[in-house]
Amino acid sequence: MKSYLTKDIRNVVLIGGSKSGKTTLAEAMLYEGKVIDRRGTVEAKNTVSDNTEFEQTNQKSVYATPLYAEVLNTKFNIIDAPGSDDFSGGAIAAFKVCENSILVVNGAQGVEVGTEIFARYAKQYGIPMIVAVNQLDAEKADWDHTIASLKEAFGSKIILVQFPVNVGPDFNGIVDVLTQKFYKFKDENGNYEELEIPAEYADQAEELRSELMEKAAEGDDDLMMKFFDTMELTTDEIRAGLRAGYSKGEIMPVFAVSGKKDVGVKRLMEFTINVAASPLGTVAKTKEGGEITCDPNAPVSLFIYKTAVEQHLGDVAYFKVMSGVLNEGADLTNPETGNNERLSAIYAVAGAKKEKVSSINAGDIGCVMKLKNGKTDVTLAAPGVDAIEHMVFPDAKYRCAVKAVDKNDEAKVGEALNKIAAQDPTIIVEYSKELRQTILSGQGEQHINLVKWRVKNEFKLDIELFAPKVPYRETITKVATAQYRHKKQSGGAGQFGEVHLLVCPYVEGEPAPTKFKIDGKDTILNLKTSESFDLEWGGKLEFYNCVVGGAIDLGFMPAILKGINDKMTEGPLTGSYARDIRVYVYDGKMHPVDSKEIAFIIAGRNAFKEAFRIAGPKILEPIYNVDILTPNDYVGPCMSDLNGRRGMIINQDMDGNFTILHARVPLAELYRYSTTLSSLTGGAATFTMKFAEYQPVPADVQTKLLAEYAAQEKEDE
Ligand SMILES: Nc1nc2c(ncn2[C@@H]2O[C@H](COP(=O)(O)OP(=O)(O)OP(=O)(O)O)[C@@H](O)[C@H]2O)c(=O)[nH]1
Ligand SMILES: [Mg+2]
Repeated sequence: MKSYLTKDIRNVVLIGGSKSGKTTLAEAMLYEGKVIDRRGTVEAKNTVSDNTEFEQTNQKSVYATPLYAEVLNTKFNIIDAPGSDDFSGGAIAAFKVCENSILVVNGAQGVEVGTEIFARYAKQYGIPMIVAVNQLDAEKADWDHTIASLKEAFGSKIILVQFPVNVGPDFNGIVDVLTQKFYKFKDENGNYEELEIPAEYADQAEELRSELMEKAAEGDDDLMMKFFDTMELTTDEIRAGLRAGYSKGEIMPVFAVSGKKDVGVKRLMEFTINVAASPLGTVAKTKEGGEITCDPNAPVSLFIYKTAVEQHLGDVAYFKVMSGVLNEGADLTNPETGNNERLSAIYAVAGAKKEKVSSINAGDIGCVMKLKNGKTDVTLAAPGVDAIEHMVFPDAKYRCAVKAVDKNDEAKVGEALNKIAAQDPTIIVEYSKELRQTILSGQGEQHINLVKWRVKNEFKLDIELFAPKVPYRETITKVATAQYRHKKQSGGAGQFGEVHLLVCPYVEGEPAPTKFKIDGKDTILNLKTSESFDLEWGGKLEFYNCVVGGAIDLGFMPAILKGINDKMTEGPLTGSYARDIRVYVYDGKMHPVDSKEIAFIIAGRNAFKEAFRIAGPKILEPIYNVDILTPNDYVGPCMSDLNGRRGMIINQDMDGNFTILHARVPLAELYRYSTTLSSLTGGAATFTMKFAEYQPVPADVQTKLLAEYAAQEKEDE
């Protein structure tokens, strides 16, 4: 295979809702690009893109698969992304290496929530979109409805470059307003005749061409001047205007296709090549705030955006050459770790098929096998080149606890999960010391089930998934004092320490109060030293030494603090971590011989424990900001479901057919929420969740938690 010049490369990610036909369209693109001479189908489980067992069994894409085709002497790199939001990590990684996207819309459905979700991601990551209205050969295909839904969702960005003729099972014609041609398809293999536009479509074509011209003129000031002067633009000028508007994300040009019958696919690719940006001159940010320009003459650098373990091949790392020319045998360095890697053989990729190449130019996508440290999100480069900025993925929306079915497999399961997480940055595996559980988080239940499937099938291990514990916190609501004397004088060396302390709630932004009633007397405490700690688990502990008259040596203060810290990880109510507390040590006693560190640790710990117990302790629970994107029809059911989860709706925004509900919901009520939301709305809604703050639990919940904890303690005894 030849090596393509940077200017002759287009990197395009196919995005859109589930089952809009991305994989089928990709198959037609490969056929048009002569990479394959027979098209497979999703049903027959023989597409190039959906080549893993899980994808074939489930007839859906779960990995973003890199592919390529050659058209017009250009290398058309395609990344076929999954349409399910659970697997959005694939599309998001692809945005890092693609300058362009094709938003595939099911012409029998119009805009779906998946269309909206991925269009939002594309916008967020700054990737312009061409729209392919697909499946126009389907019985229920409806062009007018689809265009209306596109205009409703994306407004005046939507501009038609084509319209279809004979929509439905006999779909065989496309009127192209830009080329002013009628493409009449003769078969289901992309062969067509190029004809004059038939008279019956001439008026519609004329009208759309004026709209196209006007829109193109808006993309560029010079064109606008010319358009006002002459009311006419040439086809090349329209193309230039579209290019400008598209690249700024102001125009979404719309095409009519059937991936299944290979109608309009080649024309879509040709337009993309003519209008979409090549990687040449594009700029990637580095971690250090610098820039790497996609220039074949610069020092070589590549970015690994995806890794996988593949049948017969082992570890495969997929990358884009960000600058320079990558030659086989190159020795590169990871700028972040200093590790060296030799890339002895490099490949172009079409799904499972890899073709060895001797060099890859800046801007192109390829892969390499068996790197020593070829992790996702890693830069490899010539000396002196900085690492590319890391990818940013959405926060997890599904969280569960995981354990090995067979206890003896625990270590192996941990290793398997870590390997999967290293490949898929949207999977997070963490052992929580606090909860004593391994927590597995991802984008949804399907995503987590894929992990379970992989552990079983790729690592031959069984895991069990179950509801995770909630990281509750405890705090106090009022002032309390306590004292404790630790005295041990039987046998050997004695121990003696006595601590008197006061606890009071910590309130952010308020100075430490010093006036208290202690033992019925108004007392002013003199803060001799004060220490403030940001707790690892959130919140604060402030510690003041107010001892007068040398009742306790300064040297014992760290021991007292240590004793308090011991109890901070084990609140008196449910054994949860404590937070937001001020502790004043105001008095105590020493013994000339027996006072030692251990005595003050014990005295500090017990005095604090007692003070906490009587200071109106409260359980706090984590509250999340939850934003739900739902079609307007489902707002009612979503709201009543949130009510049942102790959720509070803060406000709502309307966005065309969709509503965004902004709510606050306790984490304890969010287990399997993505699954419930999906079944509540027939898969039409999605959401994001992000930790907001800790809030006291309502009294009835506190009672229930206390009872649960007491029962658990009993069981553990
Ligand atoms: N009639 C018709 N059916 C199509 C067309 N494209 C895809 N399909 C069918 O639609 C279903 C989904 O197709 P896929 O290509 O897997 O869709 P996808 O967008 O890749 O789906 P995900 O990967 O799950 O997001 C399959 O049953 C296809 O046969 C088309 O152009 N016309
Ligand atoms: Mg697919």
